[in-house]
Amino acid sequence: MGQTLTEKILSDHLVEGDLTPGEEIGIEIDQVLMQDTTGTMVWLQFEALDLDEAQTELAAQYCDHQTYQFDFKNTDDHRFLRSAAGTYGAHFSRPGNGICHNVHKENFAAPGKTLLGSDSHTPTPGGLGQLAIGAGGLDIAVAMGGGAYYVEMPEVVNVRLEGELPEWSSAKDVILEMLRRETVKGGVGKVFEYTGPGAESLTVPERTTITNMGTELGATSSLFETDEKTKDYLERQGRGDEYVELTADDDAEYADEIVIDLGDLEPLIACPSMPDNVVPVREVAGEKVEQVLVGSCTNGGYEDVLPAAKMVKDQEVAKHLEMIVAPGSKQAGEMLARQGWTAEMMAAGVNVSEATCGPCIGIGHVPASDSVSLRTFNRNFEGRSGIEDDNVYLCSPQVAAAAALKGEIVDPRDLADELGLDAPGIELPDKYDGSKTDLIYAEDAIDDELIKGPNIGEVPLQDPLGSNISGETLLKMEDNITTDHIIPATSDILKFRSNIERLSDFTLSRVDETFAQRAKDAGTGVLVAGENYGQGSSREHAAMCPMYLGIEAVLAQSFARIHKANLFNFGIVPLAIDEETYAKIEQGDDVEIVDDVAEAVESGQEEFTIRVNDDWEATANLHASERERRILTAGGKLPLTKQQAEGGAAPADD
Ligand code: MIC
Ligand code: SF4
Repeated sequence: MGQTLTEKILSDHLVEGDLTPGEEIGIEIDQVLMQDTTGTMVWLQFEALDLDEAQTELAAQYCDHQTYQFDFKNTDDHRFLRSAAGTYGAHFSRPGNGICHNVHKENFAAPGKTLLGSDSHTPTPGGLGQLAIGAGGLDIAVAMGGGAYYVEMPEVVNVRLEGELPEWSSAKDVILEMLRRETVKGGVGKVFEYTGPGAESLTVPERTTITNMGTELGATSSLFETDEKTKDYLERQGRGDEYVELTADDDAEYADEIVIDLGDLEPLIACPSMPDNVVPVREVAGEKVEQVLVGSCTNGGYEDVLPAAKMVKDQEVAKHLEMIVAPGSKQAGEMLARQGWTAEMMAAGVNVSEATCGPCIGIGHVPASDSVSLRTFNRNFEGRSGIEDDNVYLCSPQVAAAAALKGEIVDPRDLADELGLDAPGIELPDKYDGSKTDLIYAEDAIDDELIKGPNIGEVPLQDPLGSNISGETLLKMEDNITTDHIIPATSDILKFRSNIERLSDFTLSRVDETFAQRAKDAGTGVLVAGENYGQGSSREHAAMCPMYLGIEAVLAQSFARIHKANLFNFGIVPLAIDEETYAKIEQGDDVEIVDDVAEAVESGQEEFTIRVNDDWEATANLHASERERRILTAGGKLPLTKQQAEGGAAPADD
């Protein structure tokens, strides 16, 4: 039987297990990437593991989220990251050089290689045939130390794209259509492999918009085969020699098939406040808009900003509105500036920002109260923009620019008729010729020891798993709780990412401001949640902080992939409960796991009995591999890996 492209790349990197969907596999990692808000913990853990040098073919550290450095803590984090990259042998991308996914795509993404990144949108270079996966920081530290990465073998789903995109529709509409159909949890445990004539018609930057936002489906990764378009893109980036032809076998067997005819796609928009709340733009036309933002790792590339720039050239953005363009990378920004597009945008009333994630997580350009903000980003979780009760819509650069000109949401096809605009299409430059001044290659490192400012704390550790878990249900939450709920990423909080003691004060504050104090007072406790608990970011802080506050178990109907791995890594037991049990447990209820927990986890027991208020009992299930059970038993992956290293084993889990 033939193989899918995912299976081919995984087979080439397999170090443990076989490719049976649902079973755990161990794979070798060729490249790792870190960004600034997760990277500090990666390096602190790398240090705690006594590792001396990055062992992967390539390691790259980016500074992208907190580039405005509005607090010395941010600048200290960046200095620490530069020193860590220098000390341990990683490339370093200075603040302002761009978003990790954009800069990595431009400089290092390589077809056929594996990439593990401490950011959930790491799958972006799937658009040029790289199998890229997002993970928690500790998993990155271990992989960078030469250990394998363990993940559940995903089901591979074929997304067959037919036809060609009509004018004014874009790659963003492809992924919004996927979200409309499959929802934010439709991709859990899956890799989406895009094939067919429609896939061939898309350029690499369009493909990476789709693979980037595949994360919002909950997918493990998303992948395109490589072809002339991939080769052409790499050549324009000056890396043509890195091209490798990669396709699935003709008789590859996929777990499922989704067919999208690109020709049927009209401009779409995700309404507040979930990326799968997708409707045609025309259905919400007329809604007044006060802010338009073009940028992010989804649509911040040169090829994304250019259509918006072409549309606003010789026009003016509506007077009651602000339009901000933050290019995804300095390469994009520099090229747009050299070609005169930055000046055209400025003349039209656009505020051109530095290359940053910033506003995507509420750092700068926070929307006005009770207003609509239209963004070309990938997430619109409530409150993420920096203000509670926000109204953030997600769309393509074309739809965003149209709204900026009209002052309200408008189908760009209607505006084109009104203003006589030509469809801007997608245009690649002959050569991507931005400077590389802000990339400090490992071989040119300027530091050889770690520089830690006063806000850079210790990695928290916890004791091995005990026999008893019992405590109050400190919080009962609904479905689709995001990591932005668990540890928000806004400016006031992000500066404490390297200081868990301080950061933990904000745990679940977006759900209940009293939570952290109540958890501290109780000393221990459990959390209860509905479906898809922990969707969104890879931030391991969403597990570290609850652990620090004494949370020992999370009882949820289902978990998001990366967050579940992070719970194991920090010794919190993730138990699956059914709908009936979820409905019956109330916040404040006392929950006790009846079994001897340590013994049960170690022995492979799947069904646990929970007793609630000493009154009724229910079953909760632990779906965990042997390796995950060993991690839990040791109190987390750091203590386990340390024990193994002391015993002379490689820094893998096994
Ligand atoms: C996000 O988009 O939510 C982030 C901020 O990039 C996170 C990483 C983080 O929390 O630092 C992600 O996607 O993993
Ligand atoms: Fe940055 Fe937003 Fe992309 Fe996360 S989703 S990496 S915050 S641009």
